Amino acid sequence: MNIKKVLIANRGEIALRIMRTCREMGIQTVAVYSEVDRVAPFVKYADEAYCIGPAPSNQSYLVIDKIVDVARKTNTDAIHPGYGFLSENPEFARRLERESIILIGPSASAMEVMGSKLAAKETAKNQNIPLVPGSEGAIVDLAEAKNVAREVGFPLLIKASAGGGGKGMRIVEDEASIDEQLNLAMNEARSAFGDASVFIERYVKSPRHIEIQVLADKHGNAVHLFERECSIQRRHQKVVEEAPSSVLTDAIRNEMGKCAINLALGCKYEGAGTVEFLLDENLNFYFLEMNTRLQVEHPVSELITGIDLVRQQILVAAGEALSFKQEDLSIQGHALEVRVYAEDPQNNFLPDIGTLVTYERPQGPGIRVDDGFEQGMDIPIYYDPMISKLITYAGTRQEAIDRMTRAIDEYKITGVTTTLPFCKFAINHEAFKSGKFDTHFVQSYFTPDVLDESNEGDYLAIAAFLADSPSSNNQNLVENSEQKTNTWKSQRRRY
Ligand code: MV4
Repeated sequence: MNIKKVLIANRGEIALRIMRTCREMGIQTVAVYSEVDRVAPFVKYADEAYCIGPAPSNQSYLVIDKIVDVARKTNTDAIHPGYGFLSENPEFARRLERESIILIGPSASAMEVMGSKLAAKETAKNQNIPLVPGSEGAIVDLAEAKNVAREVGFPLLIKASAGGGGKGMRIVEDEASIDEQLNLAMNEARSAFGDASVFIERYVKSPRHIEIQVLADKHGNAVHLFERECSIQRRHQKVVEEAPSSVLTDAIRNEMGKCAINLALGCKYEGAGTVEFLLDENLNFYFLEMNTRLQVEHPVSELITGIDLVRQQILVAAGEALSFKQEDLSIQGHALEVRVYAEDPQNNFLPDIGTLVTYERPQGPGIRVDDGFEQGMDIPIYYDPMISKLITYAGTRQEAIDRMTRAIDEYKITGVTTTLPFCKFAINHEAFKSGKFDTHFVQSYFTPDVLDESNEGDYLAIAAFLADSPSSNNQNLVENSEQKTNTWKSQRRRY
């Protein structure tokens, strides 16, 4: 099967990212866009572009009929859904199967199995993949919940089967509150997802979030592209992602990789997917869920393996067998990604949408910026306020951190407040640098005032250096340090 034209059913940085690989492969691209995205770089980059409606995504990027209409009209062979929007929607996958349009992604049935956390756990159990101790299947009543609680102990977690990514989770501290929490969880699940099924797991207190990138073809071959660690999150929003993880040994990495491959084979997975695990303090790992899409943080895996994941997705969708085996893959160097948001870290991360008055990207060795904006553009209120993904690659973790620090300092954004100072704080924190951190990092160490202190920290470090240095360039250094401080301040100002 030959893919000559791909429609990208997405927007922003990921639409552009996908189109770039298509162009390298000699594949024509079709953009679909909402009214507010008319001037976006991904629309200009595409070979053809069609407006599919007003800004709200339920009137544009989420409307299956409109996207299929454009695909038919343009003789599109395949659709890449990116992440978010329709990317994990089995109804969309089924529709494309009926229309004989290739979905660059897994089958509708693989999406369905992994979309149900209970079905996903069942599949994992059948493959002997470790699970957090807890209920087998859905909890039907209070008596059963109490029985499970006696086995797993407190605190425990009630999770919604149709949830995921932290949605529909409740911690239960003691037996006295099970009744109330179970009712709340089931009602919440019913109203949020239309499915009241919940299950119970032992609460892992200080976990790290490790995920394995997998790639599977239509011929029964599957490989893993090692792990990404995404423990530094804020309210289930990832802040820093890296590959490889600073805690995994080769032995654990191989074990997790094998489990991830077996899960992919167990649901007849096709394409790129991600298997999420929790890692506890004793380095035991437990399957959490599988994401059946290309993830935001895929670039760090691309950098350490040298593999273009979008190219592989397209080749697999076209029916080709994977051209490499597990033993052909190895980890080279270290990659870090931070997500730069138009949010104010000193004001509870309130979105700060507006115009990108200045927008100058960092450049130079080992830096990749995946973004979808240009200077002068407005950041629309209708979508996720991510401005860019800033990715650095170097031979070692420390070099990748130093490179990221330089890249953050080179980034010049005015007009909107960004999370760049927050990213700099995170990657330069002792806990991050030493590798001794868990999913509670932000809650444990971040308060808005640390951003003031880190400015002062810069200033004091330079002052200390000056005190010891007889250099004649002192005056320049002082000016530069003040300029730098002013840049930080201006980034925080609203225009
Ligand atoms: C857990 C957990 C502790 N114990 N499950 C959050 C997102 C969803 N994928 C699963 N999540 C968690 N499940 C057990 N049994 C802690 C979390 C969790 C978390 C996991 C990964 C990254 C960040 C997190 C932040 C809070 C809670």
